[in-house]
Amino acid sequence: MTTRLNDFRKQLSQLLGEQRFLTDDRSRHHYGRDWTRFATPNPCAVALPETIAEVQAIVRKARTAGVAIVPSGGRTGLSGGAMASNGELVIALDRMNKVLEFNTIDRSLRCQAGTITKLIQTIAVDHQLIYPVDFASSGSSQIGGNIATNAGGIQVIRYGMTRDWVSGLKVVTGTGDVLDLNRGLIKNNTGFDLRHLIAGSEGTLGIIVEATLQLTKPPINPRVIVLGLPSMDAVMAVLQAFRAQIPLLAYEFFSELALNKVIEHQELQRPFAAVTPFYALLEYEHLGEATDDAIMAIVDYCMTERWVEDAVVSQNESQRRSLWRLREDISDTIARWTPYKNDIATTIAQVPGFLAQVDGIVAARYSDLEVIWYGHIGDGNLHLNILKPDSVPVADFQARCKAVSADIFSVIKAMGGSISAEHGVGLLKKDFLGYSRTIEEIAIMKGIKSVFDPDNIMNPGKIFDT
Ligand code: 2HG
Ligand code: ZN
Repeated sequence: MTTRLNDFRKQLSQLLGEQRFLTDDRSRHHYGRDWTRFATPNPCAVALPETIAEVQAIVRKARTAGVAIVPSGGRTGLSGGAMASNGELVIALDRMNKVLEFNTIDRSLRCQAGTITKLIQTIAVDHQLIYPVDFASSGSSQIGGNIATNAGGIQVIRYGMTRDWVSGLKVVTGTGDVLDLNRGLIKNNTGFDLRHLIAGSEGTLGIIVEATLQLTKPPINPRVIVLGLPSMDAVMAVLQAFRAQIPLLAYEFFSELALNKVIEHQELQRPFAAVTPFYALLEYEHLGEATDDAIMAIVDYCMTERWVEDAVVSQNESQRRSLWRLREDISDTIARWTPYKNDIATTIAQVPGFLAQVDGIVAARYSDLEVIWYGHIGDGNLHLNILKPDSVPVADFQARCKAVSADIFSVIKAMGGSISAEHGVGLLKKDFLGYSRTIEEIAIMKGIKSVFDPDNIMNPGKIFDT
């Protein structure tokens, strides 16, 4: 180890004490990786600051010592954005996990970046409000990570993405300065909105240390309906039929193979007896008999058109939750097969053509592999997971899937779609960024990074190489 790195470690150890500056193998392994499993964690150490001033001091010392930093939240990411494989210092926000203020007039909540998403959701509910960005990992993900990746989730069709709920952000940049961005304002047209540059920047511009979030009224009597569909074409036809009549809180889809795995591994029941190639899960507000009548009429119409073969509606909260698990448990269930993940999107109007083309590629190139289709199809977002056979080494599997991804991404490029709808670019999609962003855009992004982070110490090598 060089003297400079040794001095740096000594300084941080003095600043944070033994409990908050960790160098043992177990901690480095634990904090040095996210939910991806394709790179080996190898950070030089892990720092657990408790205040903004400590984050600033750590960043300044890292800058002087020339040590790169990987900001770390709940590490539930799926693109390798929080991987520390090259001797970086991990700054984990776990101890900055307090809710600092609740404002009933503004319907807002201010908290430290390490606050767990579920806690924010629970506090909002205690005040008859909701924080409406929700996803399966909300019990362990942290709000700072949600913002850094602009997390989406299961109700984007109604409530939008994380950035839509962030009204204030405090960020420590790569120079150790603190930016206090937008300060909870609803209206603020005073030049560039830097808050929106930080949302989705995956830790490459700075470390989010505090956030102000907007809350809203909860939906009235949400109900779930699961429909059995004969074909992929029916998925979009049914979406159109429902959207034309009632506002939707969610529109998700999944394939029979996805359902099969979830039922087998999570001990859940099939929604109904019929086995169909695809299923749609819709959520809507139940406003009384008029809603029942409208739903019945749409389902009847869809059945007459042969887009729907069977249907079940939740009759109470526990049924609603069980039906949601059929969709929400997919990602966790299939993790045991080290899946290769595609998280891709087009505009909603393009989805039918897009699904058909992707289906063609998948059928031709993955005929020997298990392919799991699901996603937030009401947002134009498809999660296509390819399962690794036990007999194939991870590296060989990754290489094969990467080659197929290039074909899928060519379709996306031609359609002006996105190679990463919600999980972010991280390491996993870095080589493919050019399929969704132009050379000019990438050059501007690099220029912006160099202003926030002149020495390239903030999560270097993620999104793009500088
Ligand atoms: C979901 O929608 C998550 O369940 C995870 O975004 C998707 O694991 C995936 O591919
Ligand atoms: Zn998703």
